[in-house]
Amino acid sequence: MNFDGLVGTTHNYAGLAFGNLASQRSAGAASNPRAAAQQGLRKMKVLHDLGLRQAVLPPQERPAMVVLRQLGFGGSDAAVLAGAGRTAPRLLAACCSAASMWAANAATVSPGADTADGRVHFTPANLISGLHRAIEPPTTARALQAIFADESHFAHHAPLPAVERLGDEGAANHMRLCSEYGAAGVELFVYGKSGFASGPAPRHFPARQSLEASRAVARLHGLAPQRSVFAQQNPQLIDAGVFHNDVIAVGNAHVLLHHERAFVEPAAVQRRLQRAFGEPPLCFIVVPEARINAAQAVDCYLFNSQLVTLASGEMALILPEECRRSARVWGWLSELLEQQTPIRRLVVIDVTESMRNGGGPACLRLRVVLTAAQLAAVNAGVLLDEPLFETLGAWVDRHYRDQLTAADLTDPALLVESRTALDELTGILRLGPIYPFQLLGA
Ligand code: SUG
Repeated sequence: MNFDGLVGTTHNYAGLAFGNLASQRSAGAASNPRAAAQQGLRKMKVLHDLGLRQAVLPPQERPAMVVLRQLGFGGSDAAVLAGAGRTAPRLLAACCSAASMWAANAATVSPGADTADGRVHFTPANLISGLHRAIEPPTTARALQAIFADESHFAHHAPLPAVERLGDEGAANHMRLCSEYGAAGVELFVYGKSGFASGPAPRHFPARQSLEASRAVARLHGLAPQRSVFAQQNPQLIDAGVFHNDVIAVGNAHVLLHHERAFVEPAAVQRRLQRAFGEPPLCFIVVPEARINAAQAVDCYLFNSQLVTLASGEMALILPEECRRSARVWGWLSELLEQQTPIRRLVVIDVTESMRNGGGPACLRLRVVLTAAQLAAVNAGVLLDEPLFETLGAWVDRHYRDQLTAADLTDPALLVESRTALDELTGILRLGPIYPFQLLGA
């Protein structure tokens, strides 16, 4: 099942993500939160209509008033916003980011087929690479626990300690290969650098995922060492804007699509995966640098597509519109369909508002493999069907603005609008109170 992050009411372009070229490029532009949320909903609907199971993760409370107060801004809500806007606009922007929409960074999830106790394990990512993301884990944890509440099926771990050496960005740096979803799989953890040992590391941009963080998550989830593979991302590509593995590789079932330069030692990674997987042979689809170079891949987010298995057994790539606009990339994709691989279909979607902050289709979703019994234990309020799609579409139209700039972030009315929207949303999704304003009383 894909859980997509619903775009929040304060979606904006503040250029907060260092090393994420699209986010830096969009800094200062006006955003359209309503269009962003509708694009996200339509993407979910496309997957639902393709016959895939789709669910929704709620956005976070923004502006994050608890964090602003923790940073010393006091008085009424309006005074907190005005004070932050006047003296620390970067802090205010961080506290207004809607970045929790990128659910691939919410947590790492291991299906019961891979874990020692047969439960689905969740570790929310600590997201320490930027303030705007480091404030996500507490609400993420509450949302995941409200959705996957049954302890006999689901295990929730605390985020890793919040230090750079243990930087963890969740499923964006985690892939799972398997012969079928319900069978034991091989979990591939891709890290940017070791937090403690010396070795290859990017020079300009941060390596957001550390080896030690990935190993800790694998330990917490009770994964078999012989079925866990740790691979280092190519640091040169991090410096070229590949801030997460999911910007340069995507896996599904026994297929791994990756760029030739994705990993430090790509051939060794393939060998280790095959050894851990056993039989039959995995299907590696490798895009050569000579066909699509790293910069082109980052520009159109080819690898940030979702690779999904359809009811027919064939696979489809869910691609961002930007891939079709690139003659080079579209040419390669058209050839791919003529080759003998499981990928038989291309589905193009528009998530432009998210793309301009460096988030493509795969960033927006968290994959959770569930057995029938586990599925029955999921809080049914978040499962997307036709009525929920309609309800959420109308909810967005009622509560979201169609334009937001930096100057709007101090507007106390925006806070009231956001809280009103979120309070209604927890009712729609049947989550109970998960937001600070609901728990502490605003
Ligand atoms: O962390 N952008 C996000 C994009 C995350 C994409 N996720 C994956 N690749 N899985 C980031 O860089 C932009 C700033 C903002 O939206 O406020 C930002 O944080």
